[in-house]
Amino acid sequence: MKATIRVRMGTNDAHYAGNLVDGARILALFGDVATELCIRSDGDEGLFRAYETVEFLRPVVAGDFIEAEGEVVGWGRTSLRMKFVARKVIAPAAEGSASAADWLGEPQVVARAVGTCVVPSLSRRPTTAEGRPGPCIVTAAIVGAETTREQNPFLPITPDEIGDEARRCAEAGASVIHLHVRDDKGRPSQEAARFREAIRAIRARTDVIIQASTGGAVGMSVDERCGPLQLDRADLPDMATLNVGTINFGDDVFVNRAPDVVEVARRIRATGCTAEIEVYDAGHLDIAMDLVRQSLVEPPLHFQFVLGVRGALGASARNLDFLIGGLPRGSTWGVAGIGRHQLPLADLAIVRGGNVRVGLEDNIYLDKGVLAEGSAPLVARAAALVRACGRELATPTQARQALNLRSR
Ligand code: KMH
Ligand code: ZN
Repeated sequence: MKATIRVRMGTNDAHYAGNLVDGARILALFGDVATELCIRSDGDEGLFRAYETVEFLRPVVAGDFIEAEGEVVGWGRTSLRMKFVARKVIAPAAEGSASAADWLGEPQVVARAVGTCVVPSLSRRPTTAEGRPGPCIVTAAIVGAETTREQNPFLPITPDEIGDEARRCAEAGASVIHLHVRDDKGRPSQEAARFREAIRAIRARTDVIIQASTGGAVGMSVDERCGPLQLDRADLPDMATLNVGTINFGDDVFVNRAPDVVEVARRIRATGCTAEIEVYDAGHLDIAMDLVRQSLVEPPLHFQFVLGVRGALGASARNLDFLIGGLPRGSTWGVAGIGRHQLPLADLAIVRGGNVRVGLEDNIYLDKGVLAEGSAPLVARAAALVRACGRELATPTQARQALNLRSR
């Protein structure tokens, strides 16, 4: 959650020679932003308890327009941790200039701070529109279609390996398994029978939500990709992915032609599985809204923002914020950062109240140069980030509720 205010510094704000404005004035702006965040989050003003850091980075003078932005980055029982930044967007023009002031194309950061506000539990109103985020759903993408055993020897391939890995991920905090399967040679497969075996192996070990891929691997036909949707009701997954747009995918092209997307959406709807809409590029949100208009998917929608695929939208906070800003009301969303972006993007998503996907499908490393020994250690890292932010980890039951899944 973010809040921004923009204010002109007047001559009354300037206390020093050279029209200089004192730092306390900037802290007052941060205080106003913090107040807005407390009201929006907890329904009450709150009190500033402490600043952890304050940095003044550039002088501010009368005539400057200052934009102060705050963002909630942690939720305690009665506290909100916030990050602030103040930027100069307009500055008085130099003497002799034709105009009195200049618009600074690139805003200049003048101050940063991190601090904590407390909203006493008695005055907290939990029913505010933008309350604190609910439990975080961690999805483990444990197999994928591209990762190989040569790249990471901990990749599960057989049904038993997949079942064991799903259990380890559930124990580490995952509530959803994003599932691909492989043939006996370890090549990607979308065969119903292989999904049946893997799904039974997972359900024998844990009650996680199973989300089958209908994306499969690059080059597969739509019929082939929809293999998991052919299973009998008892073996059907709880969810299925719906890829809505064509993208460059590294050196390949992941083709999702409009009529094929409609066909996959129809087949998912016919099974009663809940669709997770995979968004790799900004226009994919618009395609999803078109599918709503055609009654092919039913709100509230659930989105996965897959960011950092080479050839599609990059893994940046700016791109994530743009996508969040375009979500239809009532949607749930998660982020899957590709490669080295996996954990940093998970952190951004957690702070913003979203859900996260980690695992060997998207990233094979735990740290730079250190292979992850399966997806469970990545789930454990994501779970630690969730806790550090003061959020709860969703259990499978909580995730089922949040994602409006039909009961099994
Ligand atoms: N393997 C990618 C080409 C999905 O699971 O729905 C597609 C993919 C998406 O993995
Ligand atoms: Zn996948």
